[in-house]
Amino acid sequence: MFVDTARIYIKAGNGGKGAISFRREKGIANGGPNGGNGGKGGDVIFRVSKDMNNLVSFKYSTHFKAENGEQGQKNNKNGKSGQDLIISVPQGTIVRDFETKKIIADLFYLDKDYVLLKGGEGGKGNAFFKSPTRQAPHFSQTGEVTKEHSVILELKTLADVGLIGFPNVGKSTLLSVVSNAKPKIANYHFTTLTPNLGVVKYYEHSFVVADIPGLIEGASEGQGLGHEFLKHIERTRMLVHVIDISSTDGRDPYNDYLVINEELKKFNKTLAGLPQIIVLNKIDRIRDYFVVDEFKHRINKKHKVVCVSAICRDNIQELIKTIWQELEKLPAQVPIDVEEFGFDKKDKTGIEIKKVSNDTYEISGGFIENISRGIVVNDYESLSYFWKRLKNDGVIDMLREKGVKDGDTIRIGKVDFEFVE
Ligand SMILES: Nc1nc2c(ncn2[C@@H]2O[C@H](COP(=O)(O)OP(=O)(O)OP(=O)(O)O)[C@@H](O)[C@H]2O)c(=O)[nH]1
Ligand SMILES: [Mg+2]
Repeated sequence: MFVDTARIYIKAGNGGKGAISFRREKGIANGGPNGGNGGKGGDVIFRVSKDMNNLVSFKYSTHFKAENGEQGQKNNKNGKSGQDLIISVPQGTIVRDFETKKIIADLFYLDKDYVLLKGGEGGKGNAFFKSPTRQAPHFSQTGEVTKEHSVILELKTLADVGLIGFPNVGKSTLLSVVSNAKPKIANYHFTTLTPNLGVVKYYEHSFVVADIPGLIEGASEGQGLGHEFLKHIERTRMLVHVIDISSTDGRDPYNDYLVINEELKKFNKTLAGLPQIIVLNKIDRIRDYFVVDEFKHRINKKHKVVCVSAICRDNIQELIKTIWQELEKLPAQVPIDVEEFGFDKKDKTGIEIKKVSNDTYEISGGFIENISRGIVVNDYESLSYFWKRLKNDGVIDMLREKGVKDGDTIRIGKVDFEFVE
């Protein structure tokens, strides 16, 4: 089965909770706090695998979670970090945010780690909260809790050259003689049902050729296999347009040329505008070279034309050379520009104040969430630490400006506090 799109769910690990613990030693009645910090949650990382060529594995497993960080421990021991989760994908896979459909990553390079989601930070242990006035804090911070995100993976194959043409003209045969690929070849239409990639060697150089299912007139309206596979050659730098010059199937070669280009235009103007080399294949089947001359005359030097017989391997080296010389002139492929994605841009400064009723105000935002992690409502020290942070960072002043008076209610998440300074 060939799968080129998949929807999956990814989640980075939560941060571990900070520990609450106190030193206990012989002869020391009340040792100081020694609760260690929680460990960081694992990241979700995408990595390009050379050995994959489609997304079929994502048909069966769709949920991916990195490990959570462990809790902090006594004796100031920090919790272990959660393990990162590495997801292998074929080269050229793009990732879209399911909600916005925006491209958030182009997994283009081998040997590069693409960190899509960052693990949650661990919470601080109670040792962290010790201060001259707070000798024995009985609270710690919980770890950051991460969200699950849904993303769409789409394979946009990376190849330098795309082979296009009607069915049965010999595209796959050509790929099999120029490269290491072993595609299926047969004397009927639509032998090739999914894209094939092959690496072509030319002296010390190499380039990648993609063979896709044949196109027919009306492909843009879904005739034959339609346009579905053209996306796999969208990133190519040039096209090799294969035409059966011997008219095995009774069509006129020049008309084939026109029809395919028309279909390309309907699909994507950029693709239609790529440089094209015309390969007149099955030259072994023609007796009179007049058809070749006529074809060349009609396309009027718009493209380079190379005559070959894929099956007899005639003129194949010349073709490879022509393709390489053309490729050398073209700019290298580059990854798609992606929108910076907001998944792991943690807001640690946001403060929002909303009046919800006459005497009730709700405060929220990244800053508030961050400092309210793990406040123990019924622990006096924990609360006073929290209020102190609110005061030092100007939140209390902001509340005053909004008209908050003593005795009003301040709501943070699900908890209501009475405002008294
Ligand atoms: N005589 C001759 N036959 C060829 C040549 N190249 C390919 N063929 C034959 O043409 C038929 C189709 O070849 P394929 O390579 O499967 O054609 P294709 O363009 O990939 O076809 P689809 O995958 O159906 O689009 C097969 O029977 C090949 O043996 C050639 O140079 N000369
Ligand atoms: Mg084929």
